[in-house]
Amino acid sequence: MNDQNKSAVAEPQDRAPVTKKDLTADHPTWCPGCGDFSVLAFYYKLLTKRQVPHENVTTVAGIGCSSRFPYFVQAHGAHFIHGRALAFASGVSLSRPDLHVFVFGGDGDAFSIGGNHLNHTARRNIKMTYVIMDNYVYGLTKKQTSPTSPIGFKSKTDTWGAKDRPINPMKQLISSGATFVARTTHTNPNHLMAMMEAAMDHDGFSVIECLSECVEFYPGAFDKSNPRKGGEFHEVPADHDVTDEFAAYRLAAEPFPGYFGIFYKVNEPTKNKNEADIIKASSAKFVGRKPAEILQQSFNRMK
Ligand SMILES: Cc1ncc(C[n+]2csc(CCOP(=O)(O)OP(=O)(O)O)c2C)c(N)n1
Ligand code: SF4
Ligand SMILES: [Mg+2]
Repeated sequence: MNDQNKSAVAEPQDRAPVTKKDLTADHPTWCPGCGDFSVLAFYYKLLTKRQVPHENVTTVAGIGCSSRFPYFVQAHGAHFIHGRALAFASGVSLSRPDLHVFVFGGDGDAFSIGGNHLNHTARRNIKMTYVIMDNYVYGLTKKQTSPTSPIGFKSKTDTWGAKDRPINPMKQLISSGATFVARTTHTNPNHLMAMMEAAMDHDGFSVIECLSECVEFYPGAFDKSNPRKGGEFHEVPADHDVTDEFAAYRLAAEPFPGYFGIFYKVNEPTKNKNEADIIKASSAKFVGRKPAEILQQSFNRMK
């Protein structure tokens, strides 16, 4: 290679390690004490621990307080349409197999407006890690009932107290077809980090429900899961079989605070692999042809 063709990007062995300073962007605009700070801190930690090349860091989110995440990461990312983060992330994941895409968002973004996208991305097993920062409320829009708000929760949309039964996030995630489903909380940093690492290592759609307190509109929501506030934190029992779907549902059925850890994890073919195989097989039929010619031939067939 002559000097002119040399890449401007240093070879991996010549690089200084990626640091938290490199990854830190704007000062987060969350309220002081918001649980989302903890998730961001451990995302930085994960990326530096694993030394993800800076240009490969890809952070996608929808709309919400939690979805402001990509603004606070100095790397590639998108703050996308409310509820559509997974659709955008799917395109990135399928077209760039060299990246590991991370998606962050809230309970409203994931289970309300984005519910359909969640189901279809999960059943397709598209490789990415989705962290749902569940605060049981719409924070950004200042306190409306969310799909995870408990019955009786008083909000701007249910001033008399919520009447609709909340969803069970873990049951929904298991039944969606996700191949890695875990639960954690922002108040247990080591556990949060362990879940994010395990999710990143999973070859498929990995999703984590992370309890993340909204100190402004639902303070104290998760105290019962926090030993420092007199609550109880129970890890998934050591003898739990993560490949047993029904055992995962039984864990998910436990009343709050329930269990924390990996509920379900199985290996299934990813859409990334399936699509790559189709493209490879199709390309073999068109060796030596220009892409425009192949496209024209496809259009001709549609006439
Ligand atoms: C199509 C559309 N509908 C509604 C809104 C208004 N909106 C913005 S964020 C949000 C809910 C956010 O709640 P959640 O996902 O739980 O995030 P949080 O702020 O709690 O982190 C809503 C309803 C919007 N931006 N776009
Ligand atoms: S409103 Fe709630 S969720 Fe939003 S930044 Fe403040 S504490 Fe966090
Ligand atoms: Mg929320």
